[in-house]
Amino acid sequence: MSVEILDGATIVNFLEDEEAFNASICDRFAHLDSNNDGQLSYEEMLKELQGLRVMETHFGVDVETDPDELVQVYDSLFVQFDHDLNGTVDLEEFKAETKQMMLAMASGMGFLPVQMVLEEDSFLKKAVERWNEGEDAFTKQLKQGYQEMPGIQVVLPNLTENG
Ligand SMILES: [Ca+2]
Ligand SMILES: [Ca+2]
Repeated sequence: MSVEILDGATIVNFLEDEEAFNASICDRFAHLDSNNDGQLSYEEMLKELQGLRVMETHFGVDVETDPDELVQVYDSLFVQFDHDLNGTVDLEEFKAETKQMMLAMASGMGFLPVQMVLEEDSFLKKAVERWNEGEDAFTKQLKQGYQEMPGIQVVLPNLTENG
């Protein structure tokens, strides 16, 4: 994990680059599809859903770790992905819903940069890496400025559930 600075535009730029976005969706899908049948079952999606829940807590939704409630949260997230409700998530469903969620997140963030702890293989990490790649002197300065902003929000994932 690493701490990165990102804002809504970082995410939108990443989504608009179809090729990069599709490639990372395919990577992620293959990674999650542990039995390689081209479909993500609920069990295979769990890891991803847990990650999404971490994102939710970033936006002030305080989710207590009541196991029953958690199951409901994961169930409803899974159904959001499973557009045709056939009990599994295929690549198209995964791509469409991931895009939706990232767009929603980007608009939630707006132009205010946030500092986030990102997992190495997460989409956000990839979005940030892309941003860093295309970095010019101006962007570097901008990021430097972000880092020095006193009001910057440091977002930490909820780590307690891993213990
Ligand atoms: Ca599978
Ligand atoms: Ca489906």
